[in-house]
Amino acid sequence: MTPPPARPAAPANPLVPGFHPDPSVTRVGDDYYLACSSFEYFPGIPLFHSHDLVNWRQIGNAVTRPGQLALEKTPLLGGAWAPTIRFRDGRFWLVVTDAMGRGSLVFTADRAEGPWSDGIVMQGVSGIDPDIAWDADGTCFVTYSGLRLDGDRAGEHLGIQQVRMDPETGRALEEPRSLWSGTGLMFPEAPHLYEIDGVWYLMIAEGGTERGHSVSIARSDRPDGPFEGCPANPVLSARSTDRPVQNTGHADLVRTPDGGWALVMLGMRPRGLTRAFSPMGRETFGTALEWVDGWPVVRPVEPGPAPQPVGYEDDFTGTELGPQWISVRTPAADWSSLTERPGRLVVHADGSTMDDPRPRFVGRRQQHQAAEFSVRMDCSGGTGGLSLRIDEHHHYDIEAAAGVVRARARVGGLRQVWEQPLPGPADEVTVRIVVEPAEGTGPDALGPDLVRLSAWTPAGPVELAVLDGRYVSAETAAAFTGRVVGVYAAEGVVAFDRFRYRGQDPAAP
Ligand code: 6LW
Repeated sequence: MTPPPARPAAPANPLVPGFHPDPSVTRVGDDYYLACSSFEYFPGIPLFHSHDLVNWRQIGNAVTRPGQLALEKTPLLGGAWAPTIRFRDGRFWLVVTDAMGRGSLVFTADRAEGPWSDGIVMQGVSGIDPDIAWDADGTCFVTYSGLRLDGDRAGEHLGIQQVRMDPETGRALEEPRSLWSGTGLMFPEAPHLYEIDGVWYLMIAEGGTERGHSVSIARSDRPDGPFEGCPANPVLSARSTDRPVQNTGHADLVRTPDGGWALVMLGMRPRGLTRAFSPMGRETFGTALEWVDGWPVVRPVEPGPAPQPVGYEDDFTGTELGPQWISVRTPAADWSSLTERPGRLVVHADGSTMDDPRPRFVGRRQQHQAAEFSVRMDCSGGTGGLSLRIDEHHHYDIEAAAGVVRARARVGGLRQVWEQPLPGPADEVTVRIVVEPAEGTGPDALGPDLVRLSAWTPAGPVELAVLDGRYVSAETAAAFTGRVVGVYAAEGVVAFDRFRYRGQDPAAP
């Protein structure tokens, strides 16, 4: 594999490719910091830094210790939902919901890189998507999407709500009050509250996070309302358009380095003949806006995808995995090691497979529409390989053990296995997953892409399966996440080295 050329400087959109939904951004001097949802993955709540709002580098994760979120037992769709990151009085604040876990939480840190605090639970807040803002007197407002969490009517949406709060203790200082909740589309959520030149703006998402997703805004002369909706609401939506970036919504507002304004928000890049499937789930995009008569006029979100191949290699020579490596519900450090065999990631299996909620799997996000993942491994002491997963019910795996190589597909209740003899020694097997964007108008182009599962040893290659990518896409799985591809061990001990990724976005369909 030839080394990939460097990433082009600009324009880039997605700003942060791969599953990175519900972005929140804050500016501190010339620095920008961005946080995203991470659901059941650990470490959680990835944090990025930028100087220009265009080029982003991951600097860490807010959740790096198991007790910060209740991930061990989190059900599907649970975990870290929709952070808001802000900076005040020399401290970073991050509020987030640990859905079906600890509830809505307040974290603080002196540096965005961390370490972040253990998190305190907000009391008196029944809902999701918390925002945190302060008025000039220092009163703290937590604004959120009200949701009944228990009782007979659990799950009922209550609209946008707000409480004054003591953020040091998480104690609400009043009963929740209802605020303006959009134009009547479903699921008013993702509120953010801003004071701009003496006017308070309440920006929300409505329409649901699928194709109807929209951004609407209202204003008031007070942080607690009453708010007046913008006559042009929703100010951003890709619904019923053929724009390549769909589902745009859940936005946060920020000043650009040149004194203008931008929104960061989530969006999807659905593909396939009917444009129905998004392998990478919800990604982070940006767009510019202007103010006209005190209301934002938002430009449609244009894709600016990576026209050149982008790539990286991990030779596992460090003592800790980089911040991009994520595992499912349990920390990889509990069952893997970079020091046992220096230059290898050694994964200890416990009999769980990729069908289990806590697999011995650690991976990274697929970030481009064409992608190639490969890893070399010594599986003479166990069974392991590479898996492309949306969740434990939707994954494609390529694995080997002494004498055998297998591909596995799981799609809901359906399972299939392809098996062949391994044509060489088990201590030098390379497994590979290649994602090829679908082309043309034949039946293969109904899905977004084809997923090729193959292996090779010094004795030669074996191709096991070529599978339709629509079954491992966010829409099919009804997932809040997107594809994550990584190494796993199902039995014994498997040592990995030379993990390689190469990705590229073809021209928009
Ligand atoms: C997020 C909420 C949403 O909290 O999905 O449908 C949730 N919209 O804004 C998880 O991303």
